[in-house]
Amino acid sequence: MTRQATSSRPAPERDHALHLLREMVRIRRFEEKCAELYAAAKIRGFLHLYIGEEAVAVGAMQALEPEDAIVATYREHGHALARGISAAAIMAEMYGKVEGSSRGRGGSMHLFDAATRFYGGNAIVGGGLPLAVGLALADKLQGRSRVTACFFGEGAVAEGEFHESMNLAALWGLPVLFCCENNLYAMGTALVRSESETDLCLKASSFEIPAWPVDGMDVVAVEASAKKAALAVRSGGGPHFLEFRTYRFRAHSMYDPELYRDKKEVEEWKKRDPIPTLASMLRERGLLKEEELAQIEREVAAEIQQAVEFAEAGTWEPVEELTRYVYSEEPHS
Ligand SMILES: Cc1ncc(C[n+]2csc(CCOP(=O)(O)OP(=O)(O)O)c2C)c(N)n1
Ligand SMILES: [Mg+2]
Repeated sequence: MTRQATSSRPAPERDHALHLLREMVRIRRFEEKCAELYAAAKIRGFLHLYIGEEAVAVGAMQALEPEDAIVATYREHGHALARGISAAAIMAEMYGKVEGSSRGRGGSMHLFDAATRFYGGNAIVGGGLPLAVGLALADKLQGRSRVTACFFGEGAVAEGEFHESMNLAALWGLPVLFCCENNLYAMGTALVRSESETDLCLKASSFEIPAWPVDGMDVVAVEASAKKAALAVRSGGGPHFLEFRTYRFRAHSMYDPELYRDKKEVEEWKKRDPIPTLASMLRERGLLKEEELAQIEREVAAEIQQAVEFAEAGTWEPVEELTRYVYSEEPHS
């Protein structure tokens, strides 16, 4: 069973639209730089790029308040940038430097920032869902009006944790906004090869969770849906589920011959690239001048250049510190 993704496109206000454009460009250029640095062995370990999916993180983040929480996956650079963690702290983390957002101990897959309530960066498929349910449970028990936004790939629906988390969130009416990023593949496995029911909203509905599909290549549609759902969650409506239909333009991680998908399919999706899509929509409405896009590109390039310099100049953790922060160092009373 399939459903039509909603593509409601209210006209964005000009400054806000330029902000959305800038945020997507920041993520795109940041990750292109990461790919380059990976090839130069400056960044090591795993590296999963979000290129193609930027509209989801950027649009959804507009619906969140500073006191809300975010839980994401190993494909989380875009969410971290859009949430407001600095490009410098993220780049230093990629390099494994002490100045990184997780002191260089997490790397690409484990970005974390208490100040912006960004709870990862989780490498385990589906692992973020129970964390989000726990955060939301704490908020509910303490009577706080907060939303926990949980981003995860469609591959997570094959995990038991997905079903357990959805069930408890619904049963206890917890304020979780489930943001499923359906990019059609879990590594090399297409959704149709692993699921008998590929309608993800129907799965969510089976837990009595309101759910609807969204065009994840359209940042304006993402923002509108995320705002509607977040408002419902915040006002006591219990968990909501959004299925963002999107596509990753790059390989799953840095080593992936991509034998599981047709190049033509990739090219087709690239025609719906969220950045040019928003830029042309704005041009058509007279909201974007060419010089403004060039200006955004220049400013973003400068920001990324500074982030790389910051990471390069960062410090390696002394060997004697390596066993610190593994267990709690606070004395228990
Ligand atoms: C529990 C678990 N099983 C397997 C893996 C290996 N693995 C890493 S990413 C991935 C695919 C996940 O796909 P999806 O959830 O759709 O997210 P996407 O990578 O498409 O963003 C798998 C199977 C893992 N990290 N954790
Ligand atoms: Mg996927």
